[in-house]
Amino acid sequence: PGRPFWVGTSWKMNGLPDDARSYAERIAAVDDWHGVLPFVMPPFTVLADVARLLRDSPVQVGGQNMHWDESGSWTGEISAPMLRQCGATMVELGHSERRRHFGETDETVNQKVHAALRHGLTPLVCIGETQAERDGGVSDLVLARQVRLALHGLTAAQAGRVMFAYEPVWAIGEAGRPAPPALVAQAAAGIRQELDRAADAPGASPLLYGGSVNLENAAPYAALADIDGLFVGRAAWTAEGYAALARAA
Ligand code: G2H
Repeated sequence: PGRPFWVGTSWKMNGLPDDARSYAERIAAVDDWHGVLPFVMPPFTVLADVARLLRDSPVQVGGQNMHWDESGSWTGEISAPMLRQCGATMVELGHSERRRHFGETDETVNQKVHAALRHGLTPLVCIGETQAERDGGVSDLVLARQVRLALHGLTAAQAGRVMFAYEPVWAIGEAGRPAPPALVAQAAAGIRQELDRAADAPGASPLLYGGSVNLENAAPYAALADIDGLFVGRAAWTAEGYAALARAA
């Protein structure tokens, strides 16, 4: 849409080695992204492979989570230096599936944001209200609080390097239904205000939209003034699906 525009995907818990490699090879072969800034977030087990195959392409690679510490007695966890050394340049933090099922909180997200920036990873922080919060009329308060807590303790320059994805919890995954673009526009305007208050330059922090985005509904989200990109799950779990969405944006 005539401005830097991100189109990224998280594979969530999908991607066995053979499938992951063939996906990466296919998108490595895309020779023109038409100005879109592409990124993929595969599972840890294939991240290094995917990053190697995409090394000479504009596609950035990110982890779907990480720990805030650099190393130590944290069984089952992955650190920022580990992600970096596997070739990741980004990391997704605070997805609602992690908040809901794995105890992620605004406080741990904040610690992870600090760690990511310390180690040269771009954090992509997911925020979003639940259905109950929307019904209760507190969505804007919830979103503003999530932004403020994620950015707590950062300088304005650091805050401007944090990416956000607005993902209404009720619009995500198998049970989700797409959010009306007008609702996204209204929520995004509030989030943008909060981001601009924290960062050193207006519009510094990219704000993406995610939640049941597909080829049919992508255009109206991409056209929204405060939305700088799309973050896609299911519809981009094939290389063709992902490439088609990047073209459509
Ligand atoms: C929301 C999205 C990925 P899906 O989590 O960011 O997934 O497009 O499958 O709703």
